[in-house]
Amino acid sequence: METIDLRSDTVTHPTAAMREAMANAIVGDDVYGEDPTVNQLEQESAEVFGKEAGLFVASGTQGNLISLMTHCQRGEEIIIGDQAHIFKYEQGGSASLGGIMPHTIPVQPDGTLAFDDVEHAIRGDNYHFPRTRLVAIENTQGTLGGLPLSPEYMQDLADLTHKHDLAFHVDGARIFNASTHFKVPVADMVKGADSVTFCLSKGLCAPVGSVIVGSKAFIAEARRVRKVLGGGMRQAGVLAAPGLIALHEMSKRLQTDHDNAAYLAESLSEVPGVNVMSQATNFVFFLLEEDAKLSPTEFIEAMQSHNVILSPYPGFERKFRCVMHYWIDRDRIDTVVKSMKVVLS
Ligand code: TLP
Repeated sequence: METIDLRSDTVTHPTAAMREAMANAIVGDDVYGEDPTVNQLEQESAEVFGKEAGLFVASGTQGNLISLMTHCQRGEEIIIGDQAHIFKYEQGGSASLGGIMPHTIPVQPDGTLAFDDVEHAIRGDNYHFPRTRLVAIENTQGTLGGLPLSPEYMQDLADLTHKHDLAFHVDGARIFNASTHFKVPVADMVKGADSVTFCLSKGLCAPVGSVIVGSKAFIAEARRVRKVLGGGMRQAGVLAAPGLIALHEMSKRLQTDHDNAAYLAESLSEVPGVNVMSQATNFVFFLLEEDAKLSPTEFIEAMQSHNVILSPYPGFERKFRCVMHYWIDRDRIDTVVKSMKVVLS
């Protein structure tokens, strides 16, 4: 019996078309700038995002770190949400490796940063203070439930940031889910951004990789930072080839995942001991109630015996996240709900 893995869209496998593209990819040494497939991916990513240039990197974490280290010098400060992946789930890499100080402000329940909070966090010109260099936002906002932030909000935040001569970075690991939600091209979602990292893996199914997009000058500097972090990947065309399919084809099918998330949320409301907390884009969060028949560990094990893989969201005991993706269809959702009813009744 096949396994149904709901932990994340990071678990997606490449499609058959991606595997074929990998086998046939024309490659070269990308550190010399000579891998035609990587060059194509970088150029076409830039076009799709309405920016001048792109840089293929190993992961979303690496893309964010490179972006922050390119914008900021050591000892400078970034303004970032206290629920941002960069702050919570990237080991504090910008501080430990880049010497960059995070100045956190609360993420609002709708996933945004409040403009007043951003303005209050900007340091004045005083030699006691670090210099504020950048504001970073995450779209969709993962920790709070895959919440999409509107293009209008993104532009207003960019304008505020630029009014104070700060750079604006978007962790767009799932920016195509936001653009799908608002039915707006990604380029319009990130018009005001100085840099964007987006992931080709996750819901877009490529096995590896993210792309940073920004101005030509920014990307030239980012390329240097990527190298010092050990991110020069040589014949990376075999990874860029499925990335092109992710960029052009898989990015256009995400509405199905959002519809499936809504379907799962509705179906879960019939399961005893489960309380659906939220559904947005391709995420569903639910709480395993205190009076549920099984403890979280027993629940995970029981579901595993039905070949369904679930795990609590990092840092939480009873809060579970189910993430929809290409490999989860309605039949599989029905199987999951049926199994949950069996183990929790
Ligand atoms: N997020 C992972 C886990 O690390 C939590 C997941 O399963 O959702 N930005 C955002 C908003 C992300 O959600 C993630 C991955 C990243 C960056 C990092 O991407 P990778 O895993 O490619 O380094």
